Amino acid sequence: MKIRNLPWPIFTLLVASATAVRMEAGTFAEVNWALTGTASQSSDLDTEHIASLAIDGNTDGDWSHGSVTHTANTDDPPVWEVDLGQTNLIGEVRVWFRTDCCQSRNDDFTLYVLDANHAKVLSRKYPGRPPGNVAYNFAPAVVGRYVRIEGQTPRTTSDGYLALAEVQVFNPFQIESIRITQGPTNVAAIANATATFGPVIADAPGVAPGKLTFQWRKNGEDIPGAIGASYTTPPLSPADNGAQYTIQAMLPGVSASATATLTVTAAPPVLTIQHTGNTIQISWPVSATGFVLQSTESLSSPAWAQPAESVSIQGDQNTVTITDPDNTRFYRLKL
Ligand SMILES: [Ca+2]
Repeated sequence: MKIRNLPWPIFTLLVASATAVRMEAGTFAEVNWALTGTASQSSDLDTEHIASLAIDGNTDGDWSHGSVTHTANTDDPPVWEVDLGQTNLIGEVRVWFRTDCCQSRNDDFTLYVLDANHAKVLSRKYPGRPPGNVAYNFAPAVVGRYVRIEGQTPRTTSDGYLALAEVQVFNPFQIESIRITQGPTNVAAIANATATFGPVIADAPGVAPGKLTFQWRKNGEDIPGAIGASYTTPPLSPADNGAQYTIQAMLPGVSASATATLTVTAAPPVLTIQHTGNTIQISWPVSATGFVLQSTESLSSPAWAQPAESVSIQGDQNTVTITDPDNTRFYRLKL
């Protein structure tokens, strides 16, 4: 009996699935879970600018338009939170700030997603001052019930108030695809310089451009704040040699990535020349292994060759001493 009954349920499932795919192609139903949630904040400035104004469906950040929350500045950190009412798959959180004033209050804010037991399952700290709104896509989607925004702690630039225009919590996309059409290329740089990867180009057919976000990673770890189409490193050290930089292009619940490699070579050594009477001392760091001193008497028709004088080590320097030079000479280090 079981075998005979099987084809019907399977057939039904296939039809339902195919129908769902056709319906969702290009007309994906986006749900903002926050709109049906319950908001709270660590304190209220007054009875008007209450926590629920950040889930009223209005992203307008102008204080005078009446859709912005406001805590007192008594909390460290100030906290705003929405209870989605049940555990959901979260594909994107987008935070909208007050826009008419006081941007320093948004500095270094942290986004948390918490599970049904109020345990933190995800955190994203924004380094520095964010723009008017910040979107975080998660791929894979994050499972959580609460979404929390915390203000800067300890206070350095903020005066301790927290004001939010809106916090949106979206479901993950189901079928949309994303591809990176121009990925980052490998970069070679010298120590103490910076390196730039990108800009990359990603393509998500049928999806509004604003939905696409980027996150750069170094050796698999997210780089905080590196969310642009290109990324410039801080000054490099030799330890960065061989590091893998990955761009993750993300939609809610969907991502694609591409990786490039950084090659860092030590900064070229510098020749130091000291003139004392008829003696010239040329030195360069012992650490510059592989470099050989060469000289020539002419730059217009150079004949670079190792000088006859021997190299001695003084401290951390290779040194060549020339006494009574009889003509002009040029020196260089050759790798
Ligand atoms: Ca609002």
